[in-house]
Amino acid sequence: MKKLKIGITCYPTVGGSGVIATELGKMLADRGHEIHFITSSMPFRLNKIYPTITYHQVEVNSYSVFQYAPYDIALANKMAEVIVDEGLDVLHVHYAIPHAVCAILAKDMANSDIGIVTTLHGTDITVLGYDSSLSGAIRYGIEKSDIVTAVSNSLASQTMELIAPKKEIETVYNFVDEAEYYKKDAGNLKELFGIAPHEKVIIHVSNFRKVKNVPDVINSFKLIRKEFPAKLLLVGDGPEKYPVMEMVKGSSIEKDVLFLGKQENVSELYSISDLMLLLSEKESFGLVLLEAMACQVPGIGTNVGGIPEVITHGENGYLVEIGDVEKVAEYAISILKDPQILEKFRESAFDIVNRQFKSSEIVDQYEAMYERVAKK
Ligand code: GMT
Repeated sequence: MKKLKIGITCYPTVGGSGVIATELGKMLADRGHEIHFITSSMPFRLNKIYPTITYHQVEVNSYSVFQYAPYDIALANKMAEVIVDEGLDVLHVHYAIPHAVCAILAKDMANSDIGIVTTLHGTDITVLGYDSSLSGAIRYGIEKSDIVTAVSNSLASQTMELIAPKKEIETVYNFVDEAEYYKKDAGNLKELFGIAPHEKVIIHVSNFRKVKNVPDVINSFKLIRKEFPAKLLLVGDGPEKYPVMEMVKGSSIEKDVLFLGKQENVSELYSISDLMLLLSEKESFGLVLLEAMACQVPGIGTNVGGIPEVITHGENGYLVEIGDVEKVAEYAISILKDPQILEKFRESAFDIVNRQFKSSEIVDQYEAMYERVAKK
């Protein structure tokens, strides 16, 4: 395949979409493509030097005449510069708003026939899609992109229902870097956290937004904890963290809930975990479930959005309706109390990551798309 010059724009510090964009860029660089990240800060997973990856910082200045700093215009301006100066073939943007719209403006400013690939991750559709002040711009960004992908079939159909663009949306699932996400020997990590060898470990990882329903995780854990000794690891930070801390304070499970904040080496935490809970109200994919499954940790998730495309009910985890904490506890207890059942779920979780979400196959799909739209 021809080696391409690919520009990538994402929110560099935002959860799963930033992770996917950065991991994809690294894997494309490993395949010999030249990658140009055009972002407002260094993507946080770009943690070493890659000879064929360049980072172009978007600088946004404030002027007293503007009430808001013009980030979108500065981004389009930087994209246009990079398209021309680096001779980009393709621009792959993550999020329709504002990134696809900026890419379209940049293409016009640069007078280029560069190909634009837009990936929808969720919030841009499931939240912003309801906002009539933005839906026209989202539709425009989708229709003017050469290829649009969504991270699950559910998100693709939701986009069709909500935005009704005259454009096909292709599903390309998320993936994990298998060289980072695997069950590791975590040494004495359990002991360091004060977790006894016989205690079960349940993990939840999120940005603690309301949509993640963290109180349901707490209430489910309360019921599970009545059955056997267990610890709950809460990883991440966000607006709901303190209300959740308040909820736990003084309760029967106070000593068993560990608030770990944002963590870099999450794979080590998965490696000491037995079960993941992701009980969101909305979730277009649920990348953390896949990360956990790659480390042989099955998940219980809500039957919403893309979660049922990641969890196969009764095989590598369980699906529950939103808010049904009794069912979460019932399923969790059934998996965790029997080592043979847990082992079976662990194996199936690992197996599906390799069958359905293999990084090399997903990167192949993106590469084939770039080839279809690359500047001729
Ligand atoms: O979940 C979030 O709040 C962060 C958001 C993001 O932009 O990273 O996540 C979205 O994209 C991820 C990567 O594709 C998906 O795994 C998440 O399910 C999706 N979040 C929602 O749909 C709420």
